Amino acid sequence: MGCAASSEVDQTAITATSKAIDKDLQLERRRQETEHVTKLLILGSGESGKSTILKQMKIIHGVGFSSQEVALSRSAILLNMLTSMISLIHAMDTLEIPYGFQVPTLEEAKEAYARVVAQNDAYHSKTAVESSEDHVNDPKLDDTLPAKQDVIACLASSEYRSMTQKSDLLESAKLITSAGGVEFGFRGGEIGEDVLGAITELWEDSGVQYCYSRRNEFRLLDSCAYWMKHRARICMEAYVPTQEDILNMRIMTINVTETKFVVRGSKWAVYDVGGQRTERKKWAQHFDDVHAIIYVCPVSGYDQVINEDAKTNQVLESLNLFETTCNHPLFKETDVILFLNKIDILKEKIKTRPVSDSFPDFAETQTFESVSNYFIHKFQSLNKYPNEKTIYPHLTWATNTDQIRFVFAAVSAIIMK
Ligand SMILES: Nc1nc2c(ncn2[C@@H]2O[C@H](COP(=O)(O)OP(=O)(O)OP(=O)(O)O)[C@@H](O)[C@H]2O)c(=O)[nH]1
Ligand SMILES: [Mg+2]
Repeated sequence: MGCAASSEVDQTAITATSKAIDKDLQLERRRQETEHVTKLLILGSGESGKSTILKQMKIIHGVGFSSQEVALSRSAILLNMLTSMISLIHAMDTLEIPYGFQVPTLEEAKEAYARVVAQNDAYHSKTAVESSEDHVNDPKLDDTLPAKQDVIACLASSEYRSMTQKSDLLESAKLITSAGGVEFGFRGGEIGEDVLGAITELWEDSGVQYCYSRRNEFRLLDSCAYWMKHRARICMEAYVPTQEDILNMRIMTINVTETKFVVRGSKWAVYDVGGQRTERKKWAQHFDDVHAIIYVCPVSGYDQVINEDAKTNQVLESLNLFETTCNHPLFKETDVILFLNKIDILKEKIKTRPVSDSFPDFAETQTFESVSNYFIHKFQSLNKYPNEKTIYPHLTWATNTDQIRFVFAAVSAIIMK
């Protein structure tokens, strides 16, 4: 009996020891796993391009998009196209632009505007009239002045109020607005030939094109022109989204996602967060053990407002968020890779939209270089810990895989250091 009792004790001791060893091994395994994983956060305000950067990492590091992701993208892309056109249709009314509006030459604008001023009661946009009036009578008024844009906007508005609009385009607009939203679901997530025809008719209208040229004044997806260009292809029954389509697709992120990569033999865990104001409270729980931050700023939005309150400037929002987030005590020694993103849009925009309208301290000749340097400097000056952490600026075009591949070749070394 004594012997039996002793073997029972031995067995219990062996089990306990074995459990302890298992636990140690597990802890060691976990320690080894976490030790070699480089944790990277992609931060930035809403629609700055964070998820697009993550998509590029999937392409560049060989994971790509799964067939399920591709299939799910299809209806999101069709909806992106529909909502783009619906935004334009609504803006035609809010900006008071008549369908068929033809942008006048400078001479035509001056003449027409003089007529409108003479019958001042034809419209009541008093502020715009007063601000444009001086310029119209100014013989130095030239083609590059924003004053011309004010004058044309007044003319469009005056025409919108006085003319009976082209009924066929209004019918097309009605068809498209009813095809969006719930109706889109009813149609099985497909866009029929009738709706596609209406979209084409509207997109080719001179008034809608003029409205598109004023897109900084209302909310419109950055990829609108891309969807319009590819509308026939993406409305085909057998349509399968391409990599480029998925890069241009807009889906707001509502939860933090973790994606794992192996980059040059080392493991990365990349966290993509939702950037809209309501999403930001979820960020802090991921702030531990971060190796580097990629901070994305939509620099082309220097003359646009954010969606959340429709009044805060997009780049100002990004600067404020950068200041509060990247100076967080947990990030005192965390390097920040700053992506001034959407430079393809920025390059086009600076030809017509003065930066100084929104950033009065920008006093240089407006070139791509002077504007990007100005914004880089603004971000760098917000670094509260310049001795402990470095901000590495890059100018990015997130929807362009070659450009991002090039940027990442430089960035990977910084991230892994
Ligand atoms: N033209 C252009 N479009 C871009 C660029 N970067 C992103 N976009 C587009 O901008 C839109 C928004 O990009 P997202 O990556 O969804 O933005 P996000 O920062 O993840 O937004 P949230 O998830 O709301 O925080 C998408 O339609 C992208 O295709 C760019 O460099 N150029
Ligand atoms: Mg996102």
